[in-house]
Amino acid sequence: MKRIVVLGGGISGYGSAILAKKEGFDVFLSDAGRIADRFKSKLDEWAVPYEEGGHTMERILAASEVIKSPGIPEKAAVVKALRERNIPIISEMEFAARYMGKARTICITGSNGKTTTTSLIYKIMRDAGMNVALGGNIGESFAYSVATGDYDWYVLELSSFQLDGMYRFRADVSVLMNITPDHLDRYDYCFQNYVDSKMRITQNQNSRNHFIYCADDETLWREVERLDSNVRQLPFMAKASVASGAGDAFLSSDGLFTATVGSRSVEIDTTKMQIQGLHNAYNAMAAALATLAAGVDAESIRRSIYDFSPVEHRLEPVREVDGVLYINDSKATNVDSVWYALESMTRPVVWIAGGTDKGNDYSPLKEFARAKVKALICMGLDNEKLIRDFTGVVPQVVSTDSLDAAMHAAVAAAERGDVVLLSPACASFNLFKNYENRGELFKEWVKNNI
Ligand code: UMA
Ligand code: ADP
Repeated sequence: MKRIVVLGGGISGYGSAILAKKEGFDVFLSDAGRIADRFKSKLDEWAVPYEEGGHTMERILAASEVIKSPGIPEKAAVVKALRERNIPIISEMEFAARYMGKARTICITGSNGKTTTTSLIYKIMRDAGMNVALGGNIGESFAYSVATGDYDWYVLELSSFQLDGMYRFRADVSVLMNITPDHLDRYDYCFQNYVDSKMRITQNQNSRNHFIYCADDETLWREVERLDSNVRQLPFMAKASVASGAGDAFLSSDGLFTATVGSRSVEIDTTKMQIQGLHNAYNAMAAALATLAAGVDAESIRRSIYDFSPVEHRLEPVREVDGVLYINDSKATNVDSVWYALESMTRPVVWIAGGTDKGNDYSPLKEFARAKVKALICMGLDNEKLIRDFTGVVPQVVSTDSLDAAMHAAVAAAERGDVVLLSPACASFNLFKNYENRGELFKEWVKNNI
C-alpha cells in the first residue's frame, strides 16, 4: 500500500491526513512542534497515527509520497533529507485535487488582493445558489472539504508556498491579481523565483480554461507575453487597453466597467460598491470575469458585488467619532497594499504605520503621503527608517512604541473631517501575535477609549 507522510499538523496538514486516510492510504502525520488539541481530536476521530515535538526520520523517509504543509520551508532539514532521496513532495492542493471528482476550481493568487477577491467570488457563487466550497489560504482546508463534502466548485486562495508543490494540478479558472515583492526570504531573495512561483497558477491550463490577470501590472504583462499556452486569456485593467478575443474588463474614468466573457457581460458601477479604491475595482473586475466564466448570470453577479462589504482588517471602517473616521487596514503588511490604501483616501489622513520592516522601499508611497497625510504615527520598536523617509514629506512624524501610545498620538493629531488609518506596511511581530491580533486590538481601543 502507498505510504503517505504528512509534514505539519496545522490546518493544511490535518486536512490532508484525513483525506489520505479516507482514500485508504497508510498515512502518518509528523509535526516538529505542537499540534493543537482540536486537530489532535480530529486525527484521533479518523484514527490517523501522528507524532509531535519532532520528526522521526526513519518513518518519514519510508514514505512513497510526502504532503508538505506550506509553512515548512525548503531549507528545513527534513525537506532536504527527502529531496536527497528523491522522495516526491507535493502540496495539499496537488493531493486533494486528485480526489475531487468532477468538481471544478477557481484559483486565486497574487501578492495582494487574494482574500478579498476569493471571498467576493465565493459570495457571488453562493448567492447564485451554486454548490461551492471555499479553501486554500482561507478558512477550512481544501483537503478537508474534499474529504468531508461533495461540491461542484471549489474557490481556492493560493499562496506561492502552495503553488510550489503543485505539478499536475490544473485550474479551470485561474486568477492572478498582481506580482510585487513579498516573501523573498523563501525565494533566495530573488524576485524572479517568486514570480515563477506565482505563474504556476497557469500550469497545465488549456483552451477550455480561463486565465484572468491584471494587464496594468508590468511584471505580469511581461510574463504573459512569454506564456506558452492556449488558455483563454481574460485581462482586466484601468490603464492600458489590451485586446483579448476571449473577453476582458476595462475600468473607465467614470468608475464604470463592463466585464465580458465570450458573448456574456456584466456592467458594474464601482461607485455603488461598498469596497472602495482602485484596488477594489481590480478585485471586482477579476471576480466578475471569474464568475461569468463559471456561468453565473449577470444580474446575480451585479447584486452580490454591490452587497459585498470589506473583509475584516482590509480597509475596514471601525467607527466615526466627532467627525473622525477610524479605519483598520492591519492586513496591509507590504508597501503595495498601503499604496492602494492611501490612493483610496478622500479625506486628510492620520496614518499609523510600522512594525517589523521586511526590507521595505517606501519611495512609492511618498507622493500620496505628501498629498494626503497630515501626520504619520510610527508604531514599532524600531521606527528609524520610517522617520528618516517621511520627515519633510509629511508635516508631522511621531514615534511611538506601543498601540496605546500610537492611539493617543493619533487622536491628538486628528481633527473633524480626518481619517485615522492603521495601514502598517510592515509585519506585526514584536508588538502583536499576528495581523489579526493587531487589527482586533486597534478596534477594541477605538471602541473602548473614544
Ligand atoms: N512544522 C513542522 N516542521 C517544520 C516546520 C514547521 O512540522 O520544519 C509544523 C509546525 O510546527 C506547525 C505546522 O508545521 O504545526 C504549520 O504548518 P503551516 O505553517 O503550513 O500552517 P497551517 O496551519 O497548516 O496553515 C497553512 C497556511 N500557512 C502558511 O502558509 C504559513 C495557511 O495560510 C493556510 O490557510 C492553511 O495552510 C490551509 O491551506 C495562512 C498564511 O499565513 C493564512 N499564509 C501566508 C500568507 O497569507 O501570507 C502564505
Ligand atoms: P491577500 O490575501 O493577498 O493578502 P487581502 O485581500 O487580504 O489580500 O488584502 C491585503 C491588503 O492589500 C489589504 O490592506 C488590502 O486593502 C490590500 N489590497 C486588497 N486588494 C488589493 C489589490 N488588488 N492590490 C493591492 N492591494 C490590495
